[in-house]
Amino acid sequence: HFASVEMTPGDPILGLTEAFVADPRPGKVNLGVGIYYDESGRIPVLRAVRQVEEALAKESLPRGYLPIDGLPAYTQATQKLVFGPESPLLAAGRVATSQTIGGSGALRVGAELLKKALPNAKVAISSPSWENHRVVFNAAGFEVVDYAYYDAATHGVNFPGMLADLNKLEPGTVVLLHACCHNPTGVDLSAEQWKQVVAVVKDRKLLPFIDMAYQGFDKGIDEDATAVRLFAASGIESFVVANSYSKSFSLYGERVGALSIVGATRDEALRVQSLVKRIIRSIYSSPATHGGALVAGVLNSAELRALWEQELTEMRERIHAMRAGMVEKLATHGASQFSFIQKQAGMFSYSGLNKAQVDRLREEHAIYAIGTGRICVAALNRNNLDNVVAAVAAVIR
Ligand code: PLP
Ligand code: TYF
Repeated sequence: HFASVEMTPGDPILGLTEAFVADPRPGKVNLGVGIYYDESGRIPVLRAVRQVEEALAKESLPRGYLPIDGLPAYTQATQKLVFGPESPLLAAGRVATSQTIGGSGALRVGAELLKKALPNAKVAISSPSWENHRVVFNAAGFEVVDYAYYDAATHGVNFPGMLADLNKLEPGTVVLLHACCHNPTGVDLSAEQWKQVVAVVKDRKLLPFIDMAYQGFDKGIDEDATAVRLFAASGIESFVVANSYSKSFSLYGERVGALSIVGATRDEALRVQSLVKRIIRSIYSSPATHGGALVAGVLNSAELRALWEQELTEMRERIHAMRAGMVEKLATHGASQFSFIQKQAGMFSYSGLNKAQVDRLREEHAIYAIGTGRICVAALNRNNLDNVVAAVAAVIR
């Protein structure tokens, strides 16, 4: 039955981790996959999460099915986090939110919804973008096009190019936007630039699909949601937000995310939600209980929420410290051209290293990075920073 199935290429990022795990060299460093590691090189279990987990273990709650669109305590808390507690859209009942299987599940369910609502639309993603964006929207049957984004010459955003490309899109085109901590470049728009993007999107009647996988990893919960808040205030009738708690709660494998659709009216949001539920039913029926209960438990307790914000701040500040340390130490090796790393946001940096240099890092120094030069700054710590910097200095010579 499967004789005709050919070998399909795997995910290059996750494949790199397999190679890393198999590497016997001591002192190896994985700067490939986007995971936050703490100062001791471990994926943290947040204290706020552990407290909920301990309480849940004591109660030993039965594990019935969740509603198709998830735990109400989770989706309601998510709405407040994403749109802001005082959001007029929430008060008007215009936001339909579903708990999903990670941010990836939110993207895919959202893509399926859009395919039903806008069957002939194209989807525009940044050049470059997280490669799964293309994979997910292609799988839902969309043609995916690029808009200009990264400017290698300045290590910043090609903002005139981006606006020009958005201005060329046909009305009804879905525009995938990274809310913050752009993956893979680490290069974000300023609030002023977001205002201009919102104006073009509105003028061209495009449909924004905001992917927020790193809320709280750059400046803070509300600051990092600037794009969502600006679209919400713009008077635009509808937009979509996919958010993920994988990073902000360090719950990668629990697959916690959510899809929020803003409709023109409360009635439209209700109708959209009925379709979203139908789509979820047809793919995985309902989401998972444990991760949802952990996030809801933290967000709905004033005390644990404050503790979580403190832990999120610690993660964010550690990343900033690693960026600063890397730039400073590279400069002492005579490599002062890397100061841009400190201006980038979130876990990732487009380091400017080329494929040959990345290959040498791996082969000669057991340091794993993506072939595009993307490194995960959140995998650096005080124990591996000197080695990484020395290796980078060696391969650029
Ligand atoms: N969107 C972006 C930009 C990401 O980097 C990730 C990372 O994993 C996701 C979505 C998916 O999130 P999740 O791991 O929750 O599926
Ligand atoms: O870009 C990254 O490294 C993260 C993790 O198929 C990831 O977003 C990478 C690939 C993938 C799923 C998650």
